[in-house]
Amino acid sequence: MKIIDAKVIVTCPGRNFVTLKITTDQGLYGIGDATLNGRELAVASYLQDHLIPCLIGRDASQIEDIWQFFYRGAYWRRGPVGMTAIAAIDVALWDIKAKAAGMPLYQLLGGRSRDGVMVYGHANGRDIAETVAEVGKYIELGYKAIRAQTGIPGLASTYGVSKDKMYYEPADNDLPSENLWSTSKYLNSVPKLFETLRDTYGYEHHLLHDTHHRLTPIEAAQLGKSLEPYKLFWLEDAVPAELQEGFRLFRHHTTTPIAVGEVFASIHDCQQLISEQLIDYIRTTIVHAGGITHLRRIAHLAELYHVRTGFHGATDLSPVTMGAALHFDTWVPNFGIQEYMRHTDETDEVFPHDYHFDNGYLKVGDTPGHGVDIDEAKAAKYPYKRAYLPVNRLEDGTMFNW
Ligand code: KDG
Ligand code: MG
Repeated sequence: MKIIDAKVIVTCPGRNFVTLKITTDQGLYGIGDATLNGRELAVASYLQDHLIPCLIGRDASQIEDIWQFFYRGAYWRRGPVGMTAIAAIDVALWDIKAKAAGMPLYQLLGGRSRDGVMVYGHANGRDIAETVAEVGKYIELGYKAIRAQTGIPGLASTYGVSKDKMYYEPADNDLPSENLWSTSKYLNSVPKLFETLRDTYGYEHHLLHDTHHRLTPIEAAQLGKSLEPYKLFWLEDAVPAELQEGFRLFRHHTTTPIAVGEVFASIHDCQQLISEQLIDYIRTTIVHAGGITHLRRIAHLAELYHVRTGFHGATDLSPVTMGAALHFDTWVPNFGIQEYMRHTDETDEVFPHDYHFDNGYLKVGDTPGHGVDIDEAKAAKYPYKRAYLPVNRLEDGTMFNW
């Protein structure tokens, strides 16, 4: 089964998405997501100018060989742009293989391990009262797990506290906007939020929180300790993880479960975190870390060390990634949770899909492949629009530097 065409489609139905469509000489095609928030065109060019010329004519069934060819053949390994491009090819090829087999993708991975995939959504508010009310809305929708973020008193805006309620889009300007950060103000406000949430709703639902890489290990240890009475499902990205051993200090001071990894591009970014049991959940995701082929290796390594998966699933990961992730989640033995922020109606129209939300769980359909397509005519109606993620400064103007 030869690859005869590979096309990059850039569309902006509410936000930018980069999609790869690979077509074979047997008429089957597969779809992969190549979206890297704020750097979309770099991946589009990497695919278009450097990978697609080497892809045409190859046997679409040789997923592993093609992965190794692009990973090792580049000479320049890892990095989010390259690994996102490889992921797009990999997911499109798995889609083709599953379509050729006439099976939903989870069957090829090893079959169903669970009935549904537990997801969490984001509750955001300008202050604690608003966030508590937003958590209540997610509970009413049937969610079993909810991430809670709140504005910080004294700071005009805070990354991760989105104005949209069901979507999550931090890329908010055609040049990077600037947020202010104060660690002391943040550390004072977060425990109060979770104390109020537990007083209001009790302990039945899982609560999560994301620090967006803002603390040093000892500050993260303080936060983790102060949140222990509220029994979080996880505390995410408390510390940036370029220095993997930095997590030792954090880990050894708190029993709050730790999640990290949405910005990682490969197994080498998390092998120490996993093998030293410094984390509980690995968030590295299909689109940014080399696709299903590479994520399978990460998940298997994690399983050896009692680490569960918790894939990134904000709105900037396209429905194609969500579909592929849900098949992976339906199979993977050491599944933990899946993040799920919804897409706009325009996005859902451009990417028809067969997964659906049911009482706190996402469920995949049985369409052969990963169950997500792209409507190219609709995609063409939404041209690319430049958008950047914001940057952070301290209150004295210092560029935030962890
Ligand atoms: O593109 C960046 C977002 O996806 C990121 O800010 C989302 O931190 C995030 C999360 O946990 O969903
Ligand atoms: Mg996050």
